[in-house]
Amino acid sequence: ASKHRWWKESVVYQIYPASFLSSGAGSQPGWGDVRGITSKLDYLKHLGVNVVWTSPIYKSPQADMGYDIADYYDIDPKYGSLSDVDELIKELKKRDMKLMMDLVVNHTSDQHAWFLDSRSSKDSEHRDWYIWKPAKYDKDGNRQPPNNWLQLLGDANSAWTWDEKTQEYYLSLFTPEQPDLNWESPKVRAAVHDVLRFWLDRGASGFRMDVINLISKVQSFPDAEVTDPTSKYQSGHKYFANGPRLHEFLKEINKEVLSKYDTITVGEMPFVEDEDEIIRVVGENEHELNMIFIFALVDIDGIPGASRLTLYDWNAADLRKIVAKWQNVMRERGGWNSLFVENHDQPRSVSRYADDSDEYRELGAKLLAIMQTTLSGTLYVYQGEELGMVNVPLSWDPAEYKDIESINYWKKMNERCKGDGKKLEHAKLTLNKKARDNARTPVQWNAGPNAGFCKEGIEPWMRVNDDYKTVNAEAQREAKDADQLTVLQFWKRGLENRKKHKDVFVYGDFKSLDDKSDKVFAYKRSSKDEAFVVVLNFSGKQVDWSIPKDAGLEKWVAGNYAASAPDKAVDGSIQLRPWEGILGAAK
Ligand code: ISL
Repeated sequence: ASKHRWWKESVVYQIYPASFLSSGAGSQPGWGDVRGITSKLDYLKHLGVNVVWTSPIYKSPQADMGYDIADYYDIDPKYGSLSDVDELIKELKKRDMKLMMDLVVNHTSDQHAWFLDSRSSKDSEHRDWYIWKPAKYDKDGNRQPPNNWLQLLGDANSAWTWDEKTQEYYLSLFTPEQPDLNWESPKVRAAVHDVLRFWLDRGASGFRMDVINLISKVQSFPDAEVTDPTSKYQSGHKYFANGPRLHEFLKEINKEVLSKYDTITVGEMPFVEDEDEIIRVVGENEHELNMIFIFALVDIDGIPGASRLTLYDWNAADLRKIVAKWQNVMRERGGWNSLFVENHDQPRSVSRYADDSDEYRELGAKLLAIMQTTLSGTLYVYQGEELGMVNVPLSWDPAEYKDIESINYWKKMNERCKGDGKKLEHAKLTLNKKARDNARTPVQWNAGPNAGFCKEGIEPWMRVNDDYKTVNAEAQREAKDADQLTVLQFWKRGLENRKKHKDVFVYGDFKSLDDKSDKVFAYKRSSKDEAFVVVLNFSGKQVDWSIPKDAGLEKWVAGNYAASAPDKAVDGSIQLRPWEGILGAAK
């Protein structure tokens, strides 16, 4: 069985600082800040959170909302100051909570002093801290980038950016404002280690490591195979995701820094499905990272192999297969899962995996809460998920979207769909369903002006979702009727239950109870002392489901339709209502 560790039992709450709460202390009106976070620690503690992960708050020109860092050792004035962070850490400690920082070291901002020096001349001290290559020329003598790699954030452009001054290209996988660091240089790696030490010494307890599997690139920088014949540039992830020296670099970080502290680490790893590669990072004896974010579940509604901004028709069987697979793999191979259905790069989970209509929104949010609180792994809750916040309305003009990926995509589609209204409508729908903006609207604290996110008369940096009068934290503090918990109360209860039965839910065995249904996801969790059965109807249809005889079910204890125990038989066939989720005690 998996060894007990505090970071396995933790509930991590992700804060997207710009949209969390604006106390007014930051330099930009209508923008969230660090003091806003500190002021909500009691709310988070009460919910059952142990670790707070903040998306980047470092000094940044915000070309990609802080995932473009200009100074790893300072806080952006929009968010406040270093002493505000010290205060946050102090207040967290008081409550026995911890801080997880976002570490973005695949690339920096183009405004970082390292890059400014790097681009100043070919023989500058920091020239080789980034990836510079000479141009290529086609048969007509036109300048071309060193290879055909495509930029990642919604654009149709090259991943290489031309620099006039020194007449070379630099690699910028995400946007031109985010040049990739050259991890081949030992000086770069040592500088990154210093950043980690600085924050751990200041009181942070760990890191979420942004696209950490992209740090080692195949050094011959070959052209990518053509997978999209309509595009000049192609996805090059084969040559930069889990590259040749990744494990060496991760082991080095562990040896130089992490092994000397008691930390929690989670690596973000897009583009990778290979079990062996994943276990090499999170395996108990690998000494790399505690866990990673696997993308399978959030890639469920995109066309396989295509960009994230596509729509794919999936069903509950796909969801079940993905979740069950990773529950089993980690257990069998001694790795550790992270559980997440939302973050700042994804649409809202209720809108995506359930149904965000008035009729089903709360049921869907609670269904997902049952799943998340009863699976094995470290649990991540994204701000607003505990309230059942949903995607922005389709009626919003795409001009409301603030994310660079959305802006680039919308521009590209407008060019491509000229005169084809139907195609453009589809692009708009795709954007509405998938845009990262969906998760970035201000947190809805109450029904007052700006949903309580910032003061009246100040315009929030991003428009508040239209539904804030009904969907907000204050309205969910108390239940409207005794037998109906609010989404917030339901999450709180789910987290309490998870903690109380952690040997089952965090560490226990997982067994799928249905391998056929395309609507129902059912499983049994068990430890040596206790067991539970979870049955989730991931469809808007009424479903008859027969309880397997060997499930050992004894009684139903909770569900999302009422606060009282579900009134259903414990053997034979039961009827599940749309989006119904139930939990039973078993032997
Ligand atoms: O949203 C995506 C592009 O379609 C994702 O693939 C995303 O780029 C990927 O998950 C990496 O995300 C992380 O690094 C990016 C940043 O924009 C994201 O916000 C961050 O979570 C670059 O730093």
